[in-house]
Amino acid sequence: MKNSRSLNNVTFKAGPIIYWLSREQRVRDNWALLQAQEYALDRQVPLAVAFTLAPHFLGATLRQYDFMLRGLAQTAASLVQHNIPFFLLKGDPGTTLLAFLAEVEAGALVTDFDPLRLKRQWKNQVLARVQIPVVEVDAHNIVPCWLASGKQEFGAYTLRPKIHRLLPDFLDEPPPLEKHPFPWPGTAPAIDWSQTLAWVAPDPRVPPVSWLQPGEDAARKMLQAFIRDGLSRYADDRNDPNLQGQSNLSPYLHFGQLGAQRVAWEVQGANAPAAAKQAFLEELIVRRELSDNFCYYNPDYDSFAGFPEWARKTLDQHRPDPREYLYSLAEFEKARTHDALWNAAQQEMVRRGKMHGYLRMYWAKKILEWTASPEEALKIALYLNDRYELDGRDPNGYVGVAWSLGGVHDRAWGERPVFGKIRYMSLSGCKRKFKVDQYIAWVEGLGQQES
Ligand code: FAD
Ligand code: FO1
Repeated sequence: MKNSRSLNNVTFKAGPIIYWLSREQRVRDNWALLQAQEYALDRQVPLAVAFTLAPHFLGATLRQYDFMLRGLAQTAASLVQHNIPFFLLKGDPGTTLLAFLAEVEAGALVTDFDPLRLKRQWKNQVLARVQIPVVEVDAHNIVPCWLASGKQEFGAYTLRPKIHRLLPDFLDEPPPLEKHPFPWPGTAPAIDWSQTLAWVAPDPRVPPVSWLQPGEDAARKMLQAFIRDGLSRYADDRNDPNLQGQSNLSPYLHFGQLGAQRVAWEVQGANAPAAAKQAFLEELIVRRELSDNFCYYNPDYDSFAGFPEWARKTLDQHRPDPREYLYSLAEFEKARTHDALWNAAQQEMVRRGKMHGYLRMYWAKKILEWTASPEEALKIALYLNDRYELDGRDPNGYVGVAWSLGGVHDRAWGERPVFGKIRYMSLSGCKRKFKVDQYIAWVEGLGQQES
């Protein structure tokens, strides 16, 4: 398949095909699952899915594990209906998966692409120890990351033409998964999902959200609601936090409960103004794939060293600048700054698990302004983003923060204290763009609901 590439040159063995599901936690529109089934059909062997559940994952709390596991339970049930057993392997991914592959005498392993360092470490651990083919499928990007570009791109303006040239070959409607005709000998152990969550025992201080339901079906409903009610006004409304003009798809895309190709396919075919569709697809395809490009080709994607040279230079020059305000992680986390808008954005994230996209830029940039160094700002922004956001621990997050603090995929702007030539955003600028007081009041209203 066109989204696949072999990670080792080993001939297939006779046994069943295993799909190591990780980033793409869905049945529908999942090219990695479709590739695994194609191999199994060609060889007339059974097919199974394995998920390796890590007890800790980049600071994920109860909020994210609850969302993920409830979605995974639906995906597991749907796989079983397709004659494809789902195996939940708890513990260190490398060792648990290797033991499983040996136990079932797997003929080949299919894995889904993920540019994050931790995920690549898991994959390399397995690659070093197996004697079966390992095939990687990019089922997250519409144009596979390694085909869109073979290097780190400077920005959307350099990646966009490469993606648009290949899009016609990749943007079609994914085929359905077949009911697998070669049954698995025996059955997978039944999974007690509440016991599984208890086994992970994630930090309960960040509770699940109630305004968003996890899983493939809820994701599809959210997409249809957005196409019906939000798409047409997306270009105008998406940057106004008072208008709820965004799609709310990022948690589903992050956990792979919804495929970006499905979103693009249905948006493209929707009855909405071309400008609105174009604005949305630019974000969904170009900006999102730019994030994977950055994390895949830049090993320092989550540190100051990963910023472009001009940005590191200008930030270094302004290290000695006096800071008008200085806040600790605790003061940021408790939304105790002098800025009511910043505090409201922080509260929205803490209470709803999703901050409005326009405010995420302002929120991160103010952390740069109110900390002693860019390194400390980076640490605090990533920590808070990944602790409270449902869509955190994602290439989009590392890039979103690096764009805000370190000019990644951006250009130099007029020089000023602390920021140097990094693009600046101000409260007065926000006031010109939307009714700040209305947003602050709305977030306060959230507070009353929660308590
Ligand atoms: P919509 O506006 O409806 O966009 C639809 C989809 O397009 C999004 O789900 C996303 O996949 C993609 N998209 C939109 N804007 C961007 C963007 N700027 N960069 C990359 N892809 C984009 N996004 C995350 O998924 N996880 C994060 O942890 C995250 N952290 C961020 C931190 C900062 C400081 C900034 C500035 C941005 C961050 N973003 C992150 C990017 C963006 O803000 C979110 O993707 C978006 O707000 C998600 O809400 P939505 O799905 O309703 O967006
Ligand atoms: N992927 C896994 O394969 N196993 C896990 O236990 C796991 C936990 C997890 C928790 C929070 C979270 O946001 C993501 C998590 N993921 C896990 C990874 C996720 O599926 C994505 O692959 C990456 O986070 C996005 O690149």
